[in-house]
Parts: sequence; C-alpha cells; structure tokens
Amino acid sequence: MSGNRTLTMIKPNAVANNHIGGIIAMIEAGGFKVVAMKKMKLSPELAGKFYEVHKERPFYDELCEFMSSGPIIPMILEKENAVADYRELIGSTDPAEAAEGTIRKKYAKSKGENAVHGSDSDENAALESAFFFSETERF
Ligand code: DAT
Ligand code: MG
Repeated sequence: MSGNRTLTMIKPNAVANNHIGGIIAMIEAGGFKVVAMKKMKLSPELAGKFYEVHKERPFYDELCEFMSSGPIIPMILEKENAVADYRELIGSTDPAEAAEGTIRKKYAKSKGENAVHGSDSDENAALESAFFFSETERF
C-alpha cells in the first residue's frame, strides 16, 4: 500500500533565484499539504550522507558540492499516493526530458541543478523525513 507522505527539498539554485514561493505554489496547487518546512544549509558531509546511495556515481562529488553551496528548503508533503504523485509533479531528473507543467521543466537549470528533490519510495520518504525533522516537527 502506498503512503501519504513524501520528502522534498528546494535545492540551492532555486532558493538563490527566488523560486521558493513559485515552487510552493505549484506544490499546493498540486494538492499537497506542507506538513513540515525549514530553511537550512547542508555541510558537504551531510549532503554526502543524504545522497550516500549515489556515492559510486561519477557525479557524486559535484552533487555534494552543489547541495552544500547555499541554503535549501526541506519539506514534508502530504497527499494520498504522495511519493508517486510528487515524482510526477516534479518531472524527469533531466529538465530537457521533463514534461510541460512540471516543477523541473519550469525551474531546473540542468540535470544536476534541477530545483527540487523528491523521495523515490515510501521507505526513503520516511528515512529522509527523519533525516531533516525531529519527531516533534513531523506531526
Ligand atoms: P532524482 O533526483 O530525479 O531522484 P537521482 O536520484 O537519479 O535523480 O539523482 C539524484 C540527484 O543527483 C539528481 O537530482 C541530480 C543529480 N544527478 C543525477 N544524475 C546526474 C547526472 N547525470 N549528472 C549530474 N548530476 C546528476
Ligand atoms: Mg532520487
């Protein structure tokens, strides 16, 4: 059974370019509720920990450098079928392949600087939510 929560981050490029409001507007228009949110800056070590599954990939160092280059906005989002529906709302990893109307189509600059994160499974959504938010923050 699919869960009702997912974890997103507005990535440094989108925060730096004043797209926080535009992205949250698309999230809310898509039927998601923001149940937890904060602004923070990851250290390269924490970015590396978050993306540990990608550590053997050629883009890992670049990814950790980018994700720690400026503030991010992690959020927990709630909606029925949240993980799959949010992946659909954000679009493909590569903005050149992202569908019209998706967040990445509108705000991503490249495959690396692609504006937002979205969890890829219910299990990872729970792990990633606990990575950013304490129990009292994710009620
Ligand atoms: P997604 O964020 O769509 O789940 P992913 O999990 O495959 O994509 O990769 C995690 C992040 O790593 C992705 O959002 C941006 C970066 N990335 C992925 N593929 C890349 C590539 N070929 N070149 C540069 N960065 C890449
Ligand atoms: Mg992923």
